Parts: sequence; structure tokens; C-alpha cells
Amino acid sequence: MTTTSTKTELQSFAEDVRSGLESSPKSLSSKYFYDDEGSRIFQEIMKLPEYYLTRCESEIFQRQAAEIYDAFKHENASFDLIELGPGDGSKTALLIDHFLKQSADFTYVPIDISAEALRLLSEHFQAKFPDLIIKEKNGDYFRVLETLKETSAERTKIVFFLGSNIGNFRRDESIEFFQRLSSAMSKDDLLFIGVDLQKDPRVILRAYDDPSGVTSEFNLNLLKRINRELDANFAIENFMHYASYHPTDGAARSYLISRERQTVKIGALGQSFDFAQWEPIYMEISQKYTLGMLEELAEKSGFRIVKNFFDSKKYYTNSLWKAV
Ligand code: AVJ
Repeated sequence: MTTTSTKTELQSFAEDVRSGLESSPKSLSSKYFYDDEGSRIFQEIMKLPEYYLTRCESEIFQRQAAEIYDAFKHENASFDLIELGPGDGSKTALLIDHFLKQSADFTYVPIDISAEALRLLSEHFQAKFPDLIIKEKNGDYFRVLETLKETSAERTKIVFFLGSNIGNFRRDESIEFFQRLSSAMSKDDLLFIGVDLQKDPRVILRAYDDPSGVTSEFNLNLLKRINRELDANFAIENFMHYASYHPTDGAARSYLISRERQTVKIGALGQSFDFAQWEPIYMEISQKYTLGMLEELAEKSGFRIVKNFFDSKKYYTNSLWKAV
């Protein structure tokens, strides 16, 4: 969640930008949205009245913490709560607060690729919950899970992947992601994911096309990041945010559209890229699921659904899966 720092990180960023802009249609990977500024703008998005996802997940945790805890401890009295990409951890904090009040025997293990984000989260959580045992792990999700599988095999693991982050994967990518997770987990370990459900298409579209322009800023920020980190000259005002939702495949997608014919130079690649007028750059997918799709996804990737928790509008689900 910080500025790309090491040589290899910068190189893979450059490589990904190159292959994206050489593709047809052009694309950029949404995983690069979250530099410091991008993370700040995402916090703004979560406060938008149109962006219902965060509020739905918080409502589920606020109202159903007891039921969630029952489902967790039904499996095992003591556990490791492992969170993939915790962000600011504000939603997880709602559950942790309840678990501690129930004197639950658990350790909180946040995993993040950014050491700085992890440090801030741990400090904040330790101050907020003095009794919480925190063992933060810096690194790649799968590598960390593999080591945990060896070093603490006897502990039941409950892996959290919240905030509809799974929505940023294509269908095939999400199956691959969960298959890798299940092979890094032991039988009877649990997975707890946040998933945005299909609903009134207009409600979904508005969440990615807010009139205040915050989502537009979020997308354009990636061009600014490329300018800064890869020595490029994108003229930001020459691109505009465009969001779509397709009810037939349940996918919200966002694009940056080139308002005019233009050429952009990327110094770090020693390369220029031509844009036709109205040519799109495909930026992000935010997949929305049906319960049927979710069941199929669980089954194909080595899990079965134990229980789904819903918000009052049934816009969103936190789904508890067991590795089989
Ligand atoms: C962080 C992936 C859940 O897709 O809803 C929000 C990112 N993009 N608005 C989402 C996002 C535009 C968000 N996730």
C-alpha cells in the first residue's frame, strides 16, 4: 500500500504496464491502484453514499458477531484468525471486539505485502485491544500460508478475505486463487470471504460511477502513478472514467477513455503508446455473484459452504467455507 520501492517491484510494475498497453484492448491492472494516494482515495470511496459494499459488511459484523463466533468456535475453541490484506482493519475490529469480550482463545495474524501498512495496523490494533495477541506477517499470501501450515499445523486456521476483494478476479482467476488457498490450508480449516451479490443493476452501476467523481479520481490516479514512477507523460485531463455493468455476466467494469488521438511516452520503458480518439483502457472488473455462482466456485476450488451471513437488504454476503 505504499509507493513502489524496490527494483524488482518497479520492474514488474513496468512490465505489467507494458504488456497491458500493448494488448488489444489496452488494459492496466487494478492491483496497482493502491499506492499511498490510491489507498487514501479508496478510503473516500468507502464513505460514498453510493458505495454500499463496506456498509453492508459492517452491518453483518455488527449485527451477527455472535452468530459468526458460534460458527467459528463450533469448529474449534482456539484458532488463528488470518487476514489477507487487512487494509485499515476497521471491519475486522468489529468481530475482534466481540471475540475478546467472549474471552475467545485466538491469535490475530494479518498478512500484507506492505510492511508499512502492517506496522500501522498492528500499532493501532494493539492500542485498541491491549489483550489481543497479534502476529503480523509481511509477504506474499501464499508463501506465508505455506509456512504457517508447517509451523503451526496444530492450530485451526480461519482465513479472512473480506471487502469483496475477490471481485477483482476474473472467474478463472478466482478459481485458481481459491485452489491455491485450499492447498495452503489443512482439512477443516475455514475460509471467511466477503462477496458482493447481484442486485438492481442501477444500484451496482452507481457504486462505480459516483456523481462526485471520487471513483474517477481513483482510476486516474493510476495514470499519475505511472507518470511519477515510470517517468511517463499521460495528460490526465485527456482521459475520462467510464463505468459499466453487464447483468448477463454480473460484472461491473471500469475504463479510462482517451478523449482524443494522442501519444504517451513512458520513459522507464523507452516506449511510446498511441491512443485513438475514444479508445478505452480497461482498468478493473468488480464481479458480482449469485449464490449459485458462489456454490460452484467453492466446489470447484476444494471447499464447501458452511454458512452464508447476509445484510438486511441481501446486497452482500460473508460466506464461511470449509476446506475439504
Ligand atoms: C476493493 C476491489 C472491493 O471492486 O468494489 C471500488 C475497488 N473500485 N471502486 C471494488 C473499487 C472502484 C473495490 N474492491
